[in-house]
Amino acid sequence: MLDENKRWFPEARYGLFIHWGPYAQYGRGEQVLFREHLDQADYEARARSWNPEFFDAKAWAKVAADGGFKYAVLTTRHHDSYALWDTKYSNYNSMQCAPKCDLVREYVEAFREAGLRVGLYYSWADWTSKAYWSNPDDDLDAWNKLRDMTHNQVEELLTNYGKIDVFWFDGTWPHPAARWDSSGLVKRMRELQPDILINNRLDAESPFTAAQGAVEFAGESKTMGDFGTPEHHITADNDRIWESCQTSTWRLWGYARGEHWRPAGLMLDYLCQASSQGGNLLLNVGPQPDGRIPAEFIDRSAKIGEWLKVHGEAIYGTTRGDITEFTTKGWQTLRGNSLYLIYRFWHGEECERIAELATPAKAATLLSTGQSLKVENRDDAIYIKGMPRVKPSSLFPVIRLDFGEPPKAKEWAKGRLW
Ligand code: H57
Repeated sequence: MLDENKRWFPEARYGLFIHWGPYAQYGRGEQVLFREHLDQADYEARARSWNPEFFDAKAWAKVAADGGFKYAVLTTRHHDSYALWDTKYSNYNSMQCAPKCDLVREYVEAFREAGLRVGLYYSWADWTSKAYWSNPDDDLDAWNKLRDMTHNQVEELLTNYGKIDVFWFDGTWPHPAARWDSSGLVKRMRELQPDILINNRLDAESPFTAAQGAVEFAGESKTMGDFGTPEHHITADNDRIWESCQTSTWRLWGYARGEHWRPAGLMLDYLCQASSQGGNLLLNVGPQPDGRIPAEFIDRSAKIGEWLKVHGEAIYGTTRGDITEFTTKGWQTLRGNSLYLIYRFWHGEECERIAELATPAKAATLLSTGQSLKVENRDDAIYIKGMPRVKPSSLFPVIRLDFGEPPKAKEWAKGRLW
């Protein structure tokens, strides 16, 4: 059973992931340094002079609030090791470089002010460190220094910025939990922030001792952390709460000039799929090097936000609901005595038939227009009648079916794949 103080997280369903740092200047994603084998000194010089002149955390927070996001996660330090806050454990940070300000502080304050929960992303991987790229056994002192610096930075983030709701680790690879002492750090984090939710990227299989596979590369631990983090895919984890992270462009997380943008309908599809299968969606945006959120994202996110204003009860606070053959037409979620049918495809039929439920329905409401629809329970099925021929919402129409008790699938229908 999930702690009371962590329950807000699965109820929130929809978070905004923000990948931002000096790499945005290149417009080729967050890993340009590594992928393009750039010269470290050149990259660092350009990072130190990076000055996002239009950065406005309040404007970001407004985009997030208008988009219907309930929480956000900002990359405080990605693999390149540039810190977006005033850290005393390295001088490669936004306070001592060109911005001369604590970007994390501005973000935390603005998002809290806008009513969102705040999360921080932090990369174990530190590409500037020789120790990171080496076998720790070759120079244990250097390794211990790197590990301590990591712990110190995380503690700093959890000490100086008030209540932090989510902590999102990434990039353990190629060093395993024992090297990073992730369990020690997690223990300390819970002392500092008893209510915090910590993701599960806390371990890795070391290439120095064994071959590594895809799961190990992401560093997902089955035993530590509060929630699972499928990346680039939506896969239900039935053992714990989970959050799928997806880009809003087709591939990269950091700002990518000219990248193709996923349509609003597809991003909404991810949100509905995650909700329908009992998980969250953490949808990413990579702000521009000048600090502004790309207009393409604002446009799409606002459309989803408009949809959520009308249909949000089918998403927020719902639980896994894929219990009938409706899965061929769309997504389903549950809340108390209601089942939500979220239509990906609107066939223009006047009538919907649901045969797999053992519970008779009492009422049906088309959320998109607010109108009640007629419900009949007969011939061992539920019939919803009087549906409009023309799709009643530019994104997915939703029908709420109300019952006298939580609806259950018939025995023969349980666990069946449609
Ligand atoms: O931040 C986004 C996403 C949320 N996770 C990152 C991506 O950039 C991908 C996972 N990062 C994997 C990783 C782990 C260590 C380093 C990268 C090859 C050899 C060393 C590295 C890459 Fe590095």
